[in-house]
Amino acid sequence: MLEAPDQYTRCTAAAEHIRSLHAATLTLGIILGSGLGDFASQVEDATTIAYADIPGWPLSTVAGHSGKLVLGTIGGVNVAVMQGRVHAYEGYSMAEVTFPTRVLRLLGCTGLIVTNAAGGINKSYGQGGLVCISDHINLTGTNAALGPNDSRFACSPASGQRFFDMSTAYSARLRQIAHAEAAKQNIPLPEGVYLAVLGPSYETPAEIRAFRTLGADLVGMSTVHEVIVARHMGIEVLGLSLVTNMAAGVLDQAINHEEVMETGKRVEKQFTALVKALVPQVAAQ
Ligand code: CYT
Repeated sequence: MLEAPDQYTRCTAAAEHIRSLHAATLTLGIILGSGLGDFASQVEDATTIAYADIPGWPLSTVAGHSGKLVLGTIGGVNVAVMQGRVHAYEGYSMAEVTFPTRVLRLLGCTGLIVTNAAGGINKSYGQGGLVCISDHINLTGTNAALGPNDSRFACSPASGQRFFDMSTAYSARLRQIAHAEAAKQNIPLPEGVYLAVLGPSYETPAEIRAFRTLGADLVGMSTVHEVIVARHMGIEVLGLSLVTNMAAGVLDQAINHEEVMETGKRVEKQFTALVKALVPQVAAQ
């Protein structure tokens, strides 16, 4: 029996297909969270590829995740913008959830801006606020780098290790750039620890109280897996959360996906202005 191709081989096939449609070597990947997909319209000279047309690329089943890869430039930087992502709660394996991030690396990306819609645990946050992720707590019960180690994905000889450091997962350099730009644009940008759960149920009030005690400021169902494999490969990461709702029990109201999407739409302008200005600064290394 023929053995199934390994992750590296499958990611290489996807990268080759993408390169056949858009030849530029990329510098920066941007993953857009729920409600933030319109940012992709900022890409100039865009080549848009539906995820469904990329061999091996997993397809999102969630409303609000449109499923397109937009390649082109922002501020002269060669970027790949992911409009939509898949989540483990959809039933996808870690290999599938991390597939796009691995492919971004094979296309040349050495930087990643990862964004998400999150619940606010920190009571000083407000709905619609942006937060710069300083660190994360992975309570999804699994790890993105699960499985055989493959050092072929690495940016540098120092990365691609079986056991790899996560103490500087969210780049201090990029966080500083984000804070300076936010201040310039008069956008409040506090820092926070993002705690990831598996989902798809939103959290209970008791869970949120527990997570606050653990040191979490934000809760969501994405991001940590992408960041873990990005760090495995030596990619520098900036993480931004949009507080689409206050987490369960913080306010006396239920949480629903429509609210999450609406908040994204409301803050889109601010988010777009900030990230657009950050791209050339993040890429300048
Ligand atoms: N909100 C969100 N939990 C929340 O309360 N967007 C993800 C997870």
